[in-house]
Amino acid sequence: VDEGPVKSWHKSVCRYCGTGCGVMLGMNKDKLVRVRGDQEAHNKGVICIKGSMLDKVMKSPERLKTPKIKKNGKFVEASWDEAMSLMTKKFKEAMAESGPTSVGFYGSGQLLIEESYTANKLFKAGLGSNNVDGNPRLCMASAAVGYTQTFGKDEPPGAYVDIDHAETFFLIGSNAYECHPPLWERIMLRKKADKNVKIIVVDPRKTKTAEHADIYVPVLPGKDMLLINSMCCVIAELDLMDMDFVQKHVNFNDGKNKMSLEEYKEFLKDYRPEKVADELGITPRLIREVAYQFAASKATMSLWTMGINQRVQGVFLNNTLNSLHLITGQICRPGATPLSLTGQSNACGGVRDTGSLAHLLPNGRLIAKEQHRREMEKLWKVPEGTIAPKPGRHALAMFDGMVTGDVKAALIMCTNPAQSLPNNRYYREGMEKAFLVVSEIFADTETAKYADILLPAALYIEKEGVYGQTERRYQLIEKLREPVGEARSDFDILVDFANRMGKGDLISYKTSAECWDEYRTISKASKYNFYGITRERLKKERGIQWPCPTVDHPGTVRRYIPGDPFVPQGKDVYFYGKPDGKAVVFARPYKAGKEDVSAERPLFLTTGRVISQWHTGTMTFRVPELKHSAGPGRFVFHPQDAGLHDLKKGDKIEVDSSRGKMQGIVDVSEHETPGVVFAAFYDAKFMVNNVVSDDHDPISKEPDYKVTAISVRKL
Ligand code: MGD
Ligand code: SF4
Repeated sequence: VDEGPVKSWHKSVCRYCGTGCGVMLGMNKDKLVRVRGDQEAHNKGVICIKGSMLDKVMKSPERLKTPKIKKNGKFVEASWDEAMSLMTKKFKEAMAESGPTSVGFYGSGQLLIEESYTANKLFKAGLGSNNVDGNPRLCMASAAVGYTQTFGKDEPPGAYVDIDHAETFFLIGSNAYECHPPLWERIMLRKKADKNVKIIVVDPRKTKTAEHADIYVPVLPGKDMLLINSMCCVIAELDLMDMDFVQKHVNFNDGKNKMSLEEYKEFLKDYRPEKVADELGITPRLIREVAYQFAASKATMSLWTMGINQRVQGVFLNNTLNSLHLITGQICRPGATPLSLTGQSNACGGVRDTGSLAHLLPNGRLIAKEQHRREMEKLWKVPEGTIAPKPGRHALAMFDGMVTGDVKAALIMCTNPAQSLPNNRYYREGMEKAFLVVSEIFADTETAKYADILLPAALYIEKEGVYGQTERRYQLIEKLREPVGEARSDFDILVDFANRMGKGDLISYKTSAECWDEYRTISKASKYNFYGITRERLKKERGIQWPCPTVDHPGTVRRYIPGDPFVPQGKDVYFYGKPDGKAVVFARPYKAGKEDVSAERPLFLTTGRVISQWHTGTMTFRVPELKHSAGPGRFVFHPQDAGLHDLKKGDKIEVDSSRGKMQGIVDVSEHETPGVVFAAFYDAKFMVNNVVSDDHDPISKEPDYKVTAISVRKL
């Protein structure tokens, strides 16, 4: 339907992924009628197909428009007052009977910063429950812990602009071609401009990204720790370490104690290419080639996402990747940096920076540290001792607590765990038992089915707030239309809930802009300091990168070097997250995960995204063009495996893993690797997470969605 010409253009940010593309929204009165890339934003006008169809989701007639309460197994419409009163009653009852840890908040890297900040403050400083977690646990937790351990602070040292200066790109566990297309295009432009540019791609699947690699490294699933350690070993043996950088800016550590450079080199000897190549499924020569290219290049930039983060050794992998940069001095220079790409639009700003995870407090503080709790109690003006000293339940533990009956009531906002959690059937049992309030834009999501109360949420430009993407850039989404029906912003829902729970003094701000002012003032007391990022600036500028301590500060593109306000005068590099200003190179041993192929389960299942779909597909699978492009969910085999199992495209199979069985349809593609089956998770009718293992990293608690051993049977 043609909704008429554009009457006004407005700058905004794409609703979907962590690339955080600037978009221009063409409005005809209150209707979004056109979307295009913003030439003045960091993405220079480039957006992907998902972003270009944002208007179609806004127009969906299937939006949830009124609150609903489940009565005798059926949803009936309710007023906001009825729904919120019942919610308040149930939370109060649970807390009175079983204490504050019987309630929880499960949020999202797609909520606005002001929303996550408010939920976090309300639950941790108001209700006494540290059970605040969210879907960034499923995607970014390993990167966050990795940065914090290595540099003393979360969030990356570099930025997207480094792409324009890098000579070597080391993409490991990232399918940027499909998942971060504008960044991939920027890499390709860089390659076109300089014939010395080389792209290395490490991935068990021959993805579209891998197809464009100069050097493709097809490691077997779950083994990359061997590769990175082996690269470090080669770099040490060939004297490719940047000794000047290492001596000035680096400490070595075995995970418990400091170690010497000699001891570190000794540790690496177990990873000589000849020792590990067979297990990795590649040649020793390829490992040497990649290590040499990484270290000898003028500037090397690593980019990674879920192939590294969603792993049982996710934190160790992140540590070791950072170590590669530190020992070679491929850091703190234009084009030389590690940069973990983000999956969600606001996982960085909204959840990591506000500390809306079960073990965190705002701006890099930890619940377990008394000093950090005291600092936040002062800043939030609550009595000393208000914040409970024990970290709350991380994502899997939150839903496990529902199964065991320890978590009795929870608010789930802007996320769809009944489809996105691994070992899904188990956690759904918990959703069935607990009293769930689900804030959603659609009534038919998998999680909505388990709701006792369903709250209609405002979507995207129906509300206002800040998104913070991968490179520490905060950008404003302005409200351009009223919410559909009776929908309310998640921010308004949280403020209302706070008042009803008797916490109006704590959550005293009434608008998102007032909340932002409180939060940016609080940030002054930390090394995140973005006090200078005012609402007025955000309205005018195309995002600003923190630290940004004053209103006249331009923001910080690269951290830990001059220009970063926290680097002392006279220092060329200073890792101020650590007491002595030195980053840490960790010696991290490889350990095989429990999920491995065997005679019983001879194939690996790996899961992820495809170019036209976003996460659980609740939004993008509703857009006809995007739905058509992706097709139904299915298991994709390499032709060789299809042959071995006598399968062809369209066959029906049963897949069996340690977590259960499911049925699905076969597809066959040369992009897969023999021994590895791929499936995406956007289609609710193809619930691949029923068989995906919930083994997780012991430190970050991030599940390993990339390695599940399976067997298949033709039906
Ligand atoms: P989304 O589809 O992003 O999935 O998993 P989820 O967060 O569960 O869910 C967002 C929900 O919010 C949708 O239902 C949407 O309709 C609703 N929504 C949209 N806008 C609003 C709003 O403004 N307010 C409210 N209240 N609701 C809104 C993502 C998760 O999936 C992540 S982050 C990762 S990285 C994991 N990846 C992964 C994988 O790689 N493989 C497999 N197999 N599973 C995975 N699951 C994880
Ligand atoms: Fe939106 Fe991500 Fe596509 Fe950019 S790359 S347009 S942020 S979905």
